[in-house]
Amino acid sequence: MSVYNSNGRRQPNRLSINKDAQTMINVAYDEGIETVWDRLAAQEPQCGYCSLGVSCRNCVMGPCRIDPFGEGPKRGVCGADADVIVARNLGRSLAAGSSAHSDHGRDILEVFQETARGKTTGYRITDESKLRALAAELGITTEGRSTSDVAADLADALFDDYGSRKDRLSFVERVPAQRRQRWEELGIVPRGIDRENVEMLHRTHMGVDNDYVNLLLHGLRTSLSDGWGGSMVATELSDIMFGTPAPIMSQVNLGVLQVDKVNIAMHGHNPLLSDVVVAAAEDPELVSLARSYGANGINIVGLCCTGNELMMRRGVPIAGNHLMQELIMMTGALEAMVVDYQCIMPSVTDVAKCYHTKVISTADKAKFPGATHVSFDPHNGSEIAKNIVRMAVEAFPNRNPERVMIPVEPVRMMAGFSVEAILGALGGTPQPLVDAIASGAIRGAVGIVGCNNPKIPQDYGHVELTRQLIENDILVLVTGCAAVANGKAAQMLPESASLAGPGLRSVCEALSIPPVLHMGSCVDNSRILVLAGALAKALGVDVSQLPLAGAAPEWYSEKAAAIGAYVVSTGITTVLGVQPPVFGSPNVVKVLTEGLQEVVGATFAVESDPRKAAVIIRRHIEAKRRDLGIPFINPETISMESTNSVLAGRS
Ligand code: SF4
Ligand code: MSK
Repeated sequence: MSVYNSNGRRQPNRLSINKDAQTMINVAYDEGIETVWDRLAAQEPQCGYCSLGVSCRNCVMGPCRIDPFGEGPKRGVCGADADVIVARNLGRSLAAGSSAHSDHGRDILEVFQETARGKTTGYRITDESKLRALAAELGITTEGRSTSDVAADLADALFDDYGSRKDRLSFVERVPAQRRQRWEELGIVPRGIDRENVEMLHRTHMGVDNDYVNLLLHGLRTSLSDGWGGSMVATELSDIMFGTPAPIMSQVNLGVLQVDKVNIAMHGHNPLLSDVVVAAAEDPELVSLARSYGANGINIVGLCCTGNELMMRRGVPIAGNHLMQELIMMTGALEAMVVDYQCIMPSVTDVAKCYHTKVISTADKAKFPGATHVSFDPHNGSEIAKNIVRMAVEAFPNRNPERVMIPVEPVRMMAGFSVEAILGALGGTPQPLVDAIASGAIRGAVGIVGCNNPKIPQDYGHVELTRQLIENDILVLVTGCAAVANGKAAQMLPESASLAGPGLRSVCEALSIPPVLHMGSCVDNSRILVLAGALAKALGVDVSQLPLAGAAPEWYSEKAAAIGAYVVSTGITTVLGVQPPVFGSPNVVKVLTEGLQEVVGATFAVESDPRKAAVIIRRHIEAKRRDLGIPFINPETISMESTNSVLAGRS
């Protein structure tokens, strides 16, 4: 079926599986507003050299490109071949992605330190027992000491993880012994968060690391400095400051906007700002200001990962994931989009010009021409948050009621599955989960993570892969934009257990949990690592021996590339739904899809069809079960044809 209809328009139902997005895409057509899908079409055909990863502009002897197939050049001006160029490009992407999440972690750490010193407004230590447990884990004395003293020492210890003075990050001690030993043998134990990223930039400068295998190994180390470093710092400290998530009900899709209220969308990644804005929206003075303008209150909704942070801890509803950031403004009901950083398209200020929506940027490191910039300073967090909410309220009278259209009713979803919450539901230990996996009631677990990408119909990859896995008794753990997709598809309710195979359904029903567990934002993939480590330790095996897998069906970002790399480096095979730009080097592809098996016990696979990806994952999980000596389905019997027959071939 063509992507285009008879009017020459791209058909909305080929661009997204969701009614809210489809309706708004039609509004965009009718009003002549450009969206991400239009810009993708304008870019096509995209550059073949860049798509294969064989173009290089690392110096001004270039830019250079390698012709991987024809009679064109096989080396850049400096002599770099396709292997080196592809590995260098991948390495730089991994460093950019790791840096993004790790710098987010550093921002939280800085505010945490200032909070410990009593110098912020709007922040406090919410989970004191987690603070003390983490401090003790890092060897800090907690007995008889004040909260602020313990927090100050914890901040110092974690700042050391960003530098070059250590030979391993603090959280490496959480890694099962077999895995740590493997990393030591390979020389990829992450030492310092900034160090590994800077070293990658150094190695990929012209004339430094010209061995593609050596480059790829440092790519793994760089990504590990994110997963077991910067991202884990972000998760742990966010929990301490804003609360460790526990199961909570909320709502999702554009239907969470309220026609009679001032609507404010918090977009980006960091909970530092969004959490205090949520508090400010309850300020009686601001609520009464909103009423004076004829609004019936102030409604905060989330977008992307800052939305996930708010939903996980406060149950704040989420309006959508990555590809909804332009479309939400076309409801005509959004007074303000407040952004921090990451995954915020520069185009949002252009779309906002067509409506009364104010885009308010807040991070000095992420400015947007066309936005109103309010420099966020945690020393005056509460005051700045109130100022931001006031700006949104004052935009309400500019709303044109005739343009308001909220296209759907919201869908309920359950969130809040921190590792602590999961273990709590299991009675405090992973043993019941281990037992359910061993008995075969649950075949294994898969982390489905990552973004939306306009190259794939929005949410199709996430929702279909999830459907296939839970039907086959595989527990699905989700974060980031994937979680929002599953929420919209009503896969994240306790009653969604009915969508699962009989074994998973019985476990979910017994615990009153969904078969798809929302574990948080993108940085919270660190929670999945911790859970995998706990399972491996409970069984006394390496992570790579567990019936686990990862998937990023609709990934787009360098952060997602880093996540994939640290998940694989931790021993969990991962299937990507969008092809990474590495296929110009068959040698690099061979390392990533085969060679890594020998060194880290896991590999990447690429499969854009989620039904085929499900088959790959099920075969992988059953092979792991067989190797562990627990009941398994012969992997050879698992095929597309057997996909919907959950009991077929079970031994
Ligand atoms: Fe060309 Fe080498 Fe410079 Fe890259 S580093 S642009 S391949 S000369
Ligand atoms: S927000 S990195 S689009 S998941 Fe974390 Fe979503 Fe991907 Fe950004």
